[in-house]
This record gives sequence, C-alpha cells and structure tokens, in this order.
Amino acid sequence: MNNNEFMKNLSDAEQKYEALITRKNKPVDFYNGIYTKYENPVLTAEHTPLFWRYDMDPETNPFFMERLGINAVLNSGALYMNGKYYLVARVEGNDRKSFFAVAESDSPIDGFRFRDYPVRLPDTCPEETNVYDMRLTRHEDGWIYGVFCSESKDTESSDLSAANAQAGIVRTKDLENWERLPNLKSRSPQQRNVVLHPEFFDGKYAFYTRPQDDFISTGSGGGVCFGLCEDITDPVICTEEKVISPRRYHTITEVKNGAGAVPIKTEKGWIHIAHGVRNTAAGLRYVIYVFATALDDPSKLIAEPSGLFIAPHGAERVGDVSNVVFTNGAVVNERNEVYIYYASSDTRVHVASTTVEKLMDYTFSTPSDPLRSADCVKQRCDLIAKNLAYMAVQGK
Ligand code: M1P
Repeated sequence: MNNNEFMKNLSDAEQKYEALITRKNKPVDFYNGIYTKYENPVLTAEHTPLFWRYDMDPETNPFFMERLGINAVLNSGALYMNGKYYLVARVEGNDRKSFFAVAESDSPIDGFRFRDYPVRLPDTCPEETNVYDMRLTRHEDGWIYGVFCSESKDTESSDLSAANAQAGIVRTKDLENWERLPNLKSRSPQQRNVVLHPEFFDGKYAFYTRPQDDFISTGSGGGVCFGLCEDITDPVICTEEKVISPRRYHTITEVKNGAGAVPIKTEKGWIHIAHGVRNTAAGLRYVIYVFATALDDPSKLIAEPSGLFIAPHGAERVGDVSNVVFTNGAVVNERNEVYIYYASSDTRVHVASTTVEKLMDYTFSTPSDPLRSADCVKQRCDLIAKNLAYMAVQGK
C-alpha cells in the first residue's frame, strides 16, 4: 500500500469518526408517557478514538489496519457534575477483556467523547482477569466511589471457564486519579452488581449487594440485598444481607436480579432502577425494572411497579448477548431531568430520558404485580371499567 492510500484511509476514518461523535440525537417515535427513547446509541465501539485501535504510523502500519480492535462499549456508570455528563463505560477489546473509560459531554443525549486514555485502575489484585460494570456513587463523605465486578479464574475448579466474581472498589475526586480499596468482603462466596448507597445509614456505609453461589447462578441468593459496612477502607459487610427486592416465581426476576443505577432520592423515597432476568427457550432475557425504598430506611421496600420498565426493542434485541437491556448508571440534573443510560445486548449504550416527577408517578402509581393471571385479569378489568365509566361521562 502506498502512502497516499494510507493517508486517504486515515482521513476517511477520521471524518467518519468526527461525524459520529458530533451527530445529533433525536427522540424516536415511541410513546409510553414514562420516558423518551432516542434514535442513536450514545456510545458504541466506533466511539472509541481511532488512536486506541490503529497504529497511526504508515511505517509500522502500512495498510492502516486495526491493531487493537474494540468489540463493544456497554454497561456505563454515570455522573452529572458541574454541568457535564460523564459516563464510565465498560469497553471490551477484541481480546474479550474489559476495562473502564471516561466519556464526557455537555449534552446528556449525544456528543460523548472519550478522554485520551482509559482508566488505569491500580493493579492491586494479581489474580484479577477482568473488570466491568462500574457504578459511580457521589458519596456524602466527599469521594466519588466506583464499585465494579472484579473477576478471577476459579483455580479450585477443573472447569476452564469457572470464575469468581467479587466487588472491587475505587475512589476518586476527578475521575482521573483513582485509589483502589480492598474488594468488598461479605458472607456470600461471590458478588456482582454491588452498588454503594450515596448516604451513610446508621453512621455506616450501605451497600446494595447480590449474593450468588457461583459465577452465573445466584443459587440460594434471594435477590437484591442491603448490608452495612463500618469502614470503607476495610470493607466488610458487618450486618446480615437483607433481601430488599426479592426474586419471584413467574416474574421478570425469576432467575436473578441485580441493583443497577445508584438510587435516586425523591421526596417519596429512594427510586432504584435495577435489572431482572428470566429464562426463555431462546435463553436469558434481561429487562430493567424499578422499585422504591423508604427515605428513612433504604432497606425497606415501599413500592414495586408491576413488570418491566425498559425491555429490549428492535435493534436493541440483537448483539453479543442478545435480548438484554442492562443499566448501571442514571443521572438527575438541576432541572430534575433524569437520564438513564442502558446497554443493549451487551454491545452499545443508549439513553432514555424522563423527569423525577414522572419517575415518581410511575413508581408510586403503577400497580404492583399480583403474581397470578387471574388476579392480573382482574387488575386490568378494573382499569378498563374505570376508563369506560370515565369515557361515558365524557360522552366518548
Ligand atoms: O450478559 C448480561 C449481563 O450479565 C451479567 O449480569 P448478571 O450478573 O445479573 O447475570 C453481567 O455480567 C452484565 O455485565 C451483563 O450485561
């Protein structure tokens, strides 16, 4: 390949990249009154800088070839700070290893650009093979914490793919310099989808946990739990892990569930945006659901709207792990707008927007799941009867 061709390929790639990053996002023609969905994902593998993937020197890369490809950008922690929107995305290389990278924008729905370097996490855990799914908590102690899954090979097992999941913890003030703390210790052999509550409870750090017996299956783990920790620099769950959002038979959480975004504080309670998993003949289906806990006791469930909140639709249904939507980040700005960042099919990151007022109305006025078809029919008939009576009065 001659140098002219190299330069042309580089320039084409640069133009495409800039067009992608500066592309404006638009709401899609989807209505449920609860949230707005958008046409384009906010982050994809193509949003990663060209200089992360290509060797830009024609001497050493005469064909302008990707040297270190990126396979996917998914599950992002999110933060709104000083008028800017920050995503700490899970970036997965072609080599299947994930790492974290900060992308930022002045807009919540488009324009996200990665910083020059990914997060260089302190490498304090020699057995750790993979890291992913960071939840960002701006804690009242003044730190921004990142809680993520730290995955290692299970050396006790003869199964090559057997792994061990623990909750890793880092903290930062600027999303640039990260201090690593020890992994969280709890009575559960494995943990994933752990979230740090933003306020102290009883003078202690509070964690939402998801105990699990092995790497994939939660086994005896009953659902999303709540536990307290005295000292974040020696993080041990010192209380019983109390189930606050249980898995239930024949619901969207039957196989497992997990905390997602850091809970949003509202005047009626903490609103949690989590994920639930059920099995199907086509494999696991991950959806996003909502529940609320009490302001004076974040371990006390006070509302759980029936069923799913966000499901994978259209193109979202297809990707590396199809039929999945998953969130680990949502932000609220000073206008009380809520932006929920969710990944589809473990491949790209989207945004859905709503307001605190609408989210509260959804959470506290949507009926809960009566758990049986007969009772669901009754619940729907009650709504129909109410509507028909109302429409008759209105002369419709
Ligand atoms: O592949 C879907 C998701 O699977 C895991 O979630 P859970 O622990 O609830 O099964 C996570 O590894 C997540 O990263 C992934 O998106």
